[in-house]
Amino acid sequence: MTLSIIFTTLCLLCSVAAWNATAEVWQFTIMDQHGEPLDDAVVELVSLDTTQSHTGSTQQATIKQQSLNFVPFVSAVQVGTLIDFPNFDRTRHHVYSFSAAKVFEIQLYHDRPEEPIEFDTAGIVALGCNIHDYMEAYVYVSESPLVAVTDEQGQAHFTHLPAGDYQLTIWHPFQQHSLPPKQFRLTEHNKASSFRVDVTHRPKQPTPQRGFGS
Ligand SMILES: [Cu+2]
Repeated sequence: MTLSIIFTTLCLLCSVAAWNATAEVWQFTIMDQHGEPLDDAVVELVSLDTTQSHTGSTQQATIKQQSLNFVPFVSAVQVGTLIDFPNFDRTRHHVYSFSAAKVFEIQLYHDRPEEPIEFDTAGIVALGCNIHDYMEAYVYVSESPLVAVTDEQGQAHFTHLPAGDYQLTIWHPFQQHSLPPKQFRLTEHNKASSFRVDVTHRPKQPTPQRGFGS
């Protein structure tokens, strides 16, 4: 009986230790030129360690049209991701992109388009709507599966990353200068890193014209 209790306790301790070993969180904080946290910044990591493999499964994402805006404003997806564009508004939208990484349009529609759009080329895709000129959103299509968008605290998190050398790229739709990728070493000692991006401040979701399209 006592032995079984000891064994159970040991097993519990072992599983807690194993969980701690895999629950590594690496935090990147992006600040603007005034020291304020910057949301909607993309953080992309590319492992420079060739032994790390990329995920092979097809990813899916959603960009809603809601209250006459795109939600979210910035998405970061891996190449090959299928993005659905459901329309939650009563008015119709006509989503398009002329960006080199993905030229497409979904003609005027309600509810849900027939099929998602595959984002098959790495690059930055700017989205617009033919009906509502102010509507805009961005899709950062990444070669790497290690890509995230900062939240309102300016933070992006990555879990289960092995320590090692990475190429780090940071991008923001309102950045004043493009930021060259830099080599970055993830170690046990730099789990929280902070970077500055100078941006031009403007509203990312202008108020829709009252009464239009409702
Ligand atoms: Cu629209």
